[in-house]
Amino acid sequence: MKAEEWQDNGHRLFPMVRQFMFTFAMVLCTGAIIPAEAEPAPGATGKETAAQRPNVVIFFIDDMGYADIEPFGSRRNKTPHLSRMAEEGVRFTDFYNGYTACSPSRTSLLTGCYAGRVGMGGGVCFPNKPKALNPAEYTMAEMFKDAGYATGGFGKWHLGHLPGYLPPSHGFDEYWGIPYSNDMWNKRMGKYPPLPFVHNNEAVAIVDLEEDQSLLTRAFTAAALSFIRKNSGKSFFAYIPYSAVHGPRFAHKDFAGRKDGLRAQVEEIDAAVGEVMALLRELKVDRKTLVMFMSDNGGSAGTEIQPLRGNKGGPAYEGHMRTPFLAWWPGTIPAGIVSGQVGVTVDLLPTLAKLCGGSLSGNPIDGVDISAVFLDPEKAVSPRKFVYYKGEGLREGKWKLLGNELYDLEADVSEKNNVAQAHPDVVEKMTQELAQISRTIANQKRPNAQMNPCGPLVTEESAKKLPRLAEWMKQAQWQVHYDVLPPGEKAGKLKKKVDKKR
Ligand SMILES: [Ca+2]
Repeated sequence: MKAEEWQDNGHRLFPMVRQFMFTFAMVLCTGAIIPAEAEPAPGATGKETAAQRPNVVIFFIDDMGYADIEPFGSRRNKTPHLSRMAEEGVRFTDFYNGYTACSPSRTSLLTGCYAGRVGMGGGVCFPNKPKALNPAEYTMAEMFKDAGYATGGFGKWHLGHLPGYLPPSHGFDEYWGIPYSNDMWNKRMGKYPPLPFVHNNEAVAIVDLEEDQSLLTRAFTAAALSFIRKNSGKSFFAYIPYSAVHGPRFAHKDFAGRKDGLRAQVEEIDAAVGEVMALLRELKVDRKTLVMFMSDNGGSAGTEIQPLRGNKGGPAYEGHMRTPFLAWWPGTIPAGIVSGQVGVTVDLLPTLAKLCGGSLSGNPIDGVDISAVFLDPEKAVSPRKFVYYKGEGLREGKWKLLGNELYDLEADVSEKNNVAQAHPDVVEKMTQELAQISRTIANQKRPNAQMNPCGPLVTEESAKKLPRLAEWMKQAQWQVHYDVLPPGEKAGKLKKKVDKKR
């Protein structure tokens, strides 16, 4: 593994040689300003009563680019399980993250709020800094728990690394994972404390060597599979925020034949998704489980983003915050649909509350119920009027405003032709709307939490008593190999085939 393969500080644009023509079925909204869309829209089609209370699985991938998987046009990664998921479900082409960095984006997904509304805008959480998501916020896991679901989180948390701020304090019955980014790792970045692998509030192992990094996706998946198996007789919510494909990019050895760390990690994620889907089928809960797959922000260095412009590093062109998004719920969500309806991850809290019989806290949020576009993706029109790019830009219908630039996304999804001069009225109107939404969020802002004291969860000294993750997984007899590889392939065979091709 070369050092540059895991560094995450470059921003490379891929040549945008392949133009996709997306079909937009949206209404160009010309009405009055709706500040931050605080009011949930009227409900869905009524089909939700027929398919009652689905289990919910959310895959939330770190820094994956818009086109890193085959259903979104990857040119190099093989993702047969995600292709199957797309064929059996809906591919949403116009879905967005609430922010474009890990902590604020997780905040948006879990609280239904733009990060700025709950004091989590700007930078991410650090293992030596006090900022954390306020436990007073009502998260998606709490909504599910209050609705009677078993709730589990398996992966990277990054919303506060100490007891009182970890997932058990935010509605998760069970949590296995790392408390913040896998690059906040003392082996590569000496300023950080040891990177712990956590069960609920307690460190059980240390992510010490590269081998331990390479086992993270496997560990999260194994824990999620066990949780699903254990809870398949009741309603469950499994949140699976993989730390991949955020650098440093080490994949499991079953995928070591791939050309680079990124491809290996994408294909490992695909296999892991395949295992979860296979388990749902085996347990015969596939028809009562809603599975969603998305990235947490724009793609980082090396990822595929075409045909979009921009990436994680900004500025806020579409590649900055638009995410690949798949939704799958056999028998309820129709199969093989491509939808250009607009959604934002902040919408998932109210949407899932609607679909799963949950309630919201009553605090103002930014999300709206878009369950209709999941249940009837061919006909329903998304009630979402605006996509808000952190105060920097705004999408409304086909128009995208970014500073003084204006793009017609229907004709120009790659944002090559700034048409601001031809449409000064649109620029003026959207500039005012953007300012109004930012003002509303600022006026209604709620505080984050400040952890005090905020020392490390594990010190260099206490880490000496903990096993490495690889040792711990062997000892705990956690499954260390992949059961589900691309159809018809075994690990060794696949590896050989890939090697032979080069
Ligand atoms: Ca991220």
